[in-house]
Amino acid sequence: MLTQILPLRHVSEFAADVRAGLTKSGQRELPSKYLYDEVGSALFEAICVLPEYGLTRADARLLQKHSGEIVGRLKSPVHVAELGSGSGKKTRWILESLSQRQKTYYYPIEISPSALAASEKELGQIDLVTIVGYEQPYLEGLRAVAEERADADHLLVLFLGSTIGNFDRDAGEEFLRNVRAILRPGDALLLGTDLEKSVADQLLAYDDPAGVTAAFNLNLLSRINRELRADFDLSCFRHEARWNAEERRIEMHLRSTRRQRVEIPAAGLRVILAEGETIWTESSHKYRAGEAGEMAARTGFRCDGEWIDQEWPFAQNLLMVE
Ligand code: AVI
Repeated sequence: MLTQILPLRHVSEFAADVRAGLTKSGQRELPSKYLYDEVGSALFEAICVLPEYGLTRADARLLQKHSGEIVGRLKSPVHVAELGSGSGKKTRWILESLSQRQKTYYYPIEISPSALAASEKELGQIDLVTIVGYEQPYLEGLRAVAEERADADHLLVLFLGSTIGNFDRDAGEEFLRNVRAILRPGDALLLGTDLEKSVADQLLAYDDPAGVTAAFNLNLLSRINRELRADFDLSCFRHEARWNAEERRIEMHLRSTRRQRVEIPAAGLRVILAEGETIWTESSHKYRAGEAGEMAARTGFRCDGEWIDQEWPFAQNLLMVE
């Protein structure tokens, strides 16, 4: 386990993050947000339709079944801001329910311009819905949406797909607190949380037999090769999904199958990985029924309702600002 940091005048944010993560003492890591380049995003879309990964279908089923009731609990007029433009398919149920009672604005907030364009294409045809995309990080975009709205308008913020689970628990609550600080009484947050299930099912969801999740994870090394001129040999890494029972999360790692040296010129880095050493690339925290309500109470919301899918334990939680 040896690392050499070479002098470098200017590095991109990606290069700086790769450098910081791979030179960490103890467990090396790479931030999960970098899994989503164009290839990674396409692989994630494929994960969402895998039979072993029931999360996305459960999320969509709940919205299909309960959108009418969820929307019925909101104050009028209400417009929708979504953190991550997500799959338009899920959002459609909410927008269709809302557009039956009022003209609705939909603000997808997303740093990827292609994802924004895709959601505009998917949702652009719903009557009485106007889409205004914000190409910004979540909190910046939400702040802009909240500041620009009329005094009488309320906001429903969507944070679906259990993306909250990719934050560490403390950071997730801090994020909810920040969202709350941008909102005002009468606004709401619809938060999706994936619930704990059997360890075997959870491991299969993150290590599918077709190897799609493995490709998604390994693509992070390909991305570093492409963008930072690195020479990771992907055949010497193996995807690994682990259940961390104490933290109640799935962790994705990339295990080096032999001692190897990797050069990452654009990050000014030469790394020697030991045989069996891993790079930690993502955490997906899992929750218990009722847990989102507890998080809500700690972060300034009140949980008004929780809907749970029976086929794949997953919850939609409607958190109100009072
Ligand atoms: C986006 N996020 C909620 C997914 C998850 O389940 O944590 C990302 C993912 N990673 C591997 N499979 C799916």
